[in-house]
Amino acid sequence: MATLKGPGEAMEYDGSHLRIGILHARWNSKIVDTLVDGAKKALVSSGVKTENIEIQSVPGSYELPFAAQRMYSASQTQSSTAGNALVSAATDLLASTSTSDLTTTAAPTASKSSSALSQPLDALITIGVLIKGETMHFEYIADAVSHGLMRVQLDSGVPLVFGLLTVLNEEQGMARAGIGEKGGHNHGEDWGKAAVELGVKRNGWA
Ligand code: DLZ
Repeated sequence: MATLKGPGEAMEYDGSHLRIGILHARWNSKIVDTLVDGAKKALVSSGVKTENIEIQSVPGSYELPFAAQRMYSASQTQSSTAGNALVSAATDLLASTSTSDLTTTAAPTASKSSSALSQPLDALITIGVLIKGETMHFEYIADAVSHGLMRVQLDSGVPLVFGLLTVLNEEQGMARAGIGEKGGHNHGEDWGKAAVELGVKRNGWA
């Protein structure tokens, strides 16, 4: 039965050509790790290859915006380095091959040859769990992280999936990771699907 809450029915998107990052905080790791697993599971079921899922962690949620910005920027640098290596391999090959040989010569490969995609991240899922304590700490971090992540995605042009749970207690967090006493839905799965949809749409709109 369709529920009122949740992202609703969506098309299935093919993630087989995408490179997706998962960046997570290590605070509240039992909940966070389950959410990360849910996100990974959804990425793989949408066709994203495991070698194209890059996972990084930071101590707490407050670190997510800065690390997301650096992670995306590093992926751009890696992809341009891989592109340069390919151009340089092609140039070397052309220099050492007579024109008549070209049709029978294997295509050049960059030195980092694997099936992993050498392209910037198409989308990045940021995951953290903030649990309210006795002070105002929670409010400040939740506000700063939300605004920081929005700023990073609009400034960089890479879609960030907002996997920050801001919960009043541990039970609420467990329920949203699907490990509560009454079960619950693992929101990480929704975030994985959102990353694939946004990665595909981002490329379509580029
Ligand atoms: C300090 C702190 C506290 C009290 N609670 C959480 C939390 O519930 N979830 C979370 O992800 N991080 C928490 N942190 C750590 C901060 O996010 C941050 O890592 C530190 O303030 C260092 O910058």
